[in-house]
Amino acid sequence: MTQLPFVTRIDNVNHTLEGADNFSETRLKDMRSLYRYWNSNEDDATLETIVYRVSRKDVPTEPGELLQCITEILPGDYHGEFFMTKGHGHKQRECTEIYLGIAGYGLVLMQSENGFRFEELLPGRAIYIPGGWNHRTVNIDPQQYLLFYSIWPANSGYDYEAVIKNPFQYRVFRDTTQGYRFEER
Ligand code: PAN
Ligand code: ZN
Repeated sequence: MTQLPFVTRIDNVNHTLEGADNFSETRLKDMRSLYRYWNSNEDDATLETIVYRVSRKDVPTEPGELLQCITEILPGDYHGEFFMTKGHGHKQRECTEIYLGIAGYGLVLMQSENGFRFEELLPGRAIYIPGGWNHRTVNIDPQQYLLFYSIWPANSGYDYEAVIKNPFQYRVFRDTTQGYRFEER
């Protein structure tokens, strides 16, 4: 199939990618195994809390094509651990990704056999996530949403098991004096 030229636009008002055709919402109940202090008797209202939203522009999942999306992580924490994405690796391990900060203040956690790294995600700052590095984004501003743009090869696939089998070495918690602090897993 031939992909024709098209345009998308970062919508700073609605916090979405204009022109996207795939929208998802991730709630606390979708992240049960991922938070350190998960309470198995959590109340329904808390379980339904939206943690992040993704709007993605789909293209054929063929080599050479690029996927793009906008992620909005809402401000908040669960028992002190900041709102974050699930995190994943890519099935095609050689596939690289770029994150561009649009609004707010976050951290991108990255982990591979070469260790753990993190980078600040700020408006205008682009983070290059090489192939083979699992990645998760954390909103470390307790007052404001975090918005970022991602672009990656359409044939990458997602590997969510990767971060369950091999959890990130550090978690990010709210801290009243420093803003945030790391806790070893
Ligand atoms: C991003 C992420 C997005 C949501 O577009 O998919 O921020 O995070 P999770 O996929 O971990 O839920 C990306 O890295 N795409 O490859
Ligand atoms: Zn990715």
